[in-house]
Amino acid sequence: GKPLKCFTLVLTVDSVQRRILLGMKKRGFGANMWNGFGGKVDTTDASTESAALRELQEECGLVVPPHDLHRAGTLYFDFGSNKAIPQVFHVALYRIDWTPELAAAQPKDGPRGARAPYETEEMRPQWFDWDKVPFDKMWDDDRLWFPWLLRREPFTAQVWFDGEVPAMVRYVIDVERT
Ligand code: 6U4
Ligand code: NA
Ligand code: NA
Repeated sequence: GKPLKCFTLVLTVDSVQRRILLGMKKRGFGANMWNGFGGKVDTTDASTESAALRELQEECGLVVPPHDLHRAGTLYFDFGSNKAIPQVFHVALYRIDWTPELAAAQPKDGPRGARAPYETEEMRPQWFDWDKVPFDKMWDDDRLWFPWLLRREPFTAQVWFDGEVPAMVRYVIDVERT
């Protein structure tokens, strides 16, 4: 099989106001799409969880304690014959349940003293109502597993893409058995 490459992806969910925090990716892989926050797990990361929290802070300034990071599922992305992406992406997906306490605890270290979440070089964060999630400007697979995320039902999704501009060709999604 293909080599695996490990990534993290963090979605912040506000169940009171029924909204979700996404980021417009400004550069690199998945640029010009709304996405969760995350990135590669580096050899210097102590754990996948700490990698997720590091990327979250780097990309939008959010500082969240480890016990507020909840495992939500696992995603596998296979980019088919695309020569630029020979690995299968193994993405550990996490959910943060947004609360007034978490909001009040955020640092004001953003542009002009802005409180996190704030725009960075990599991402422009924005809250979206659950019924107005911009799936047409997101990865094709996201609309499939968002309901699982919002139901807090752990899942595993395998997604196959093909083409130079990756387009989803097949998927399998099921309850995560741990
Ligand atoms: P650098 O090298 O620092 O710019 P880094 O931030 O480490 O990159 P990045 O942003 O390229 O990594 O990581 C890709 C991000 O995109 C991860 O959070 C996983 C996510 N991702 C990749 N394919 C996806 C897909 N099909 N659907 C989805 N998220 C995907 O929802
Ligand atoms: Na990233
Ligand atoms: Na990174």
